[in-house]
Amino acid sequence: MTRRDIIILPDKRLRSVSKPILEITDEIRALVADMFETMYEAPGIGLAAIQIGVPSRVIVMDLSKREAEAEPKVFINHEIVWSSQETSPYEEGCLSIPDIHEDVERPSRVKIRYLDLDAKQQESDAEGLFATCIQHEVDHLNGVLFIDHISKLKRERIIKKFTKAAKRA
Ligand code: K1U
Ligand code: ZN
Repeated sequence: MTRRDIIILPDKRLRSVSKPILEITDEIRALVADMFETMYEAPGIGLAAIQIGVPSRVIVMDLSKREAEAEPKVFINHEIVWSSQETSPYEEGCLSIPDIHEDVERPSRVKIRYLDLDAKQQESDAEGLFATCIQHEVDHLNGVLFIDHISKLKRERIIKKFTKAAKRA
């Protein structure tokens, strides 16, 4: 297992659309292990493969509150097959946009379909933080960031700040 570097705004790779996984190989299992290592180290509650520069439709997540009760979850090729009309706000963060938190309004509940690491198709109903996080991660796979859901003024300020920081580095 290796902790990988998380790519940061304005890296253009964050705007790419990730490709579906055709077969779950040892390479994918190694990618998933590295993603968990990277997510736990950050620390974060979710991570999409593109955040470590790999444009594949793989997500890891752990919403458990205590380390002793870890609940690692893997979602491969996941799609949102239903979204509620009702929406809820949540103050989101993103490991690729460190130290920025903004309220985002998203459907309160979603139904997702995905493959697990044994290539078995699964379905889950998500609500609360699970629904928020899975929508944030599916956005990553489509090249969308949570700042795309806030006002243009705030978004442009954030992009400017990170572009300046990247030029300085
Ligand atoms: O995809 C990412 O960038 C990870 C992101 C997931 C996320 C957080 C909040 C709302 C939607 C999606 C994060 O994990 S940011 C860090 C974070 O939320 C956190 C870190 C430590 C403890 C608890 C939460
Ligand atoms: Zn993110």
